[in-house]
Amino acid sequence: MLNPPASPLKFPRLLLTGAGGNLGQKLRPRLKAYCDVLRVSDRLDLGAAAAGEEVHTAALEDADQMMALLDGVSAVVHMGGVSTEQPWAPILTGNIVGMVNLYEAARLKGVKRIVFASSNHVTGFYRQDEVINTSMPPKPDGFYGLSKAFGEDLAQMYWDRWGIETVSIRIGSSTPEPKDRRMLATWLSHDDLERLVVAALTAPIVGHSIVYGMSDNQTTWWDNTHAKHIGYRPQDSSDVFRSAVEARQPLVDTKDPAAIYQGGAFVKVAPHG
Ligand code: 15L
Repeated sequence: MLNPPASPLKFPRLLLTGAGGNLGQKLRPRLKAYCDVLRVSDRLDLGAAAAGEEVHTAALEDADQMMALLDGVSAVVHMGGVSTEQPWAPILTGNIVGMVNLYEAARLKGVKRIVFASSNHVTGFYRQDEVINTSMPPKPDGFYGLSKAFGEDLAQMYWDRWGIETVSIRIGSSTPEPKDRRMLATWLSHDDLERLVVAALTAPIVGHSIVYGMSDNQTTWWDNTHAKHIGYRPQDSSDVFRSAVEARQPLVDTKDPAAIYQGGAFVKVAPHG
């Protein structure tokens, strides 16, 4: 949690979807500093509301529940949906139908800014010896990455047609610390995640912008030049963990697709029915 908060701007009512998920749980206590009321939602029970919170149970695939959820909201941090490679059915429900319901509800309720948790797996089939930028075409590494590419396109369409602004954050690996060699490039500290989400919420004009969610890592595959207007300045780096990571994993198998492609092990998950 950043102290002081990364921005003095306060939203009257901010919605955090997927508040029970991995990163949703991290953001829930952190986002409170940026709003008068934090509305948190998930499909499962989130427990009692903390001070300044409203708790909603809502399933992304339920259009009526999403309409109620977006009512009176100033901006959305959308962390909900499926966040790993899975069979197509839950991905279709959470990340395709769910995105349409979220943006339709935003349009009808007049919500004008969404921060969308996209993923580095939109471009997971670029190689680890390439440095890519946000203007290069997607190369999803599975159904999950494909669904996030759809989410980004949907956000672009809602900007072009309806003037709803989105920052799509292609989140790398947001964990307490990098666990392996790949994460030396993909790591995003939780404090930098907060900085990036807040920058995405508060940048004056974003249209639909795409940014990679990474800390200030020395090894990097991603160039955020086209996202400088968001004003995100990472302040952590995987480098302080480098020697420990390299000691744990001195060699990588350079024939292993997980070591060749940026998506790592995701590129090897078997196709699902
Ligand atoms: C993601 O998109 C996943 O949500 C997360 O679980 C990690 O696997 C991360 O990507 C990653 O690429 O490390």
